[in-house]
Amino acid sequence: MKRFLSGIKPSGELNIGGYAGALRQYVAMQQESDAENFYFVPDLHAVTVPQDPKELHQRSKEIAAYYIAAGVDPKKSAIFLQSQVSAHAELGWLMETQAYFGELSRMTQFKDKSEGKDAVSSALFTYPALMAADILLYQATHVPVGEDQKQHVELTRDLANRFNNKFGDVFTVPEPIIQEVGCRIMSLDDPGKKMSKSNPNKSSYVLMLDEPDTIRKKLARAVTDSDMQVRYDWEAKPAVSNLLEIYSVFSGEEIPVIEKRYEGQGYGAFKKELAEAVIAKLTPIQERFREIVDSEELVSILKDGAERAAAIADETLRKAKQAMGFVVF
Ligand code: ATP
Ligand code: LTN
Repeated sequence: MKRFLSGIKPSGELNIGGYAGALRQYVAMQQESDAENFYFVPDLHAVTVPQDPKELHQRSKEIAAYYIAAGVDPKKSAIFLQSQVSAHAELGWLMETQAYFGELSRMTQFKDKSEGKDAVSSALFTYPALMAADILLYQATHVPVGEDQKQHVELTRDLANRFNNKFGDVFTVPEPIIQEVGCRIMSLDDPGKKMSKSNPNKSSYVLMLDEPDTIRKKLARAVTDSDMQVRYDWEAKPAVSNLLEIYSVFSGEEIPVIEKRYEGQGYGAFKKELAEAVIAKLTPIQERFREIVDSEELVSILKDGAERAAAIADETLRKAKQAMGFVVF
């Protein structure tokens, strides 16, 4: 039996990078008939950097609404908020006792997010131990993520093996699932940087809720490479290769098919039609999102998801505590 688990932090507005690398995979994974799916909102992870309480509250609901709007089906998947299943915080602490300072110091996400800041929370540093707990609590076999999370899933594997070797077989060792195309969508103003909400240039990313005209403008302005060919070649043409990946993700077409269509045509038509492919995919997601985000339906999906999740998480936590020697009645 396969178990898929993943989550997107409610720490800012979601951009199409998160959709391409993560969310679209969640929807695809549900097609596997012998699988169980857990898609949660890692709100405890979001507070590793300062969050305005009102915004955190709204964004947490928004991320869950994106899951549903994009096609995660609450009948096939448990959709829940991390903070509503207390086993996450508890196993997170136990995993911190297994993680070494040295290995946490090597996490590139920590280095990137702490660089140049003087008030860095200790939770930002220990965050990968909590992420390991998120995954191990459900005995997940597969974790669909973008490329930037590979290192954290590898650490989770190390911690699971370390724990199992010391205390007996408690945890399943998970594998990351990383798409070949779309696992690392780059910034529209600089193909050397990941598309990210932390970029101060708002034209560097397309948000899931951007209006059609905004999407058209942002993609028209996206940087390209010097010759005028639509060609997939990350070495020589990183900017156009990035746009080709976005095109492929949103149209569902293979990259060679798209390259062929625009052969000898320059960038004009390519960028226009790219924008229309993105708009066509996002419009129904945006509509469903607006219907559900402040609804009672969402509240009941999240309550039901948390109950289903807690039943499994509590059992794993109990096994882990028992194995470590805690008194468990
Ligand atoms: P940001 O960089 O915008 O702060 P993040 O990567 O820290 O975002 P999330 O929003 O929680 O955090 O990311 C959710 C998921 O989306 C993760 O699996 C991540 O790997 C993936 N993801 C985020 N940005 C991209 C991107 N530009 N391309 C592909 N996948 C991405
Ligand atoms: N660290 C991830 C979010 C995250 C996650 C998880 C992803 C927290 N716990 C468990 C997959 C599985 C991020 O920064 N995007």
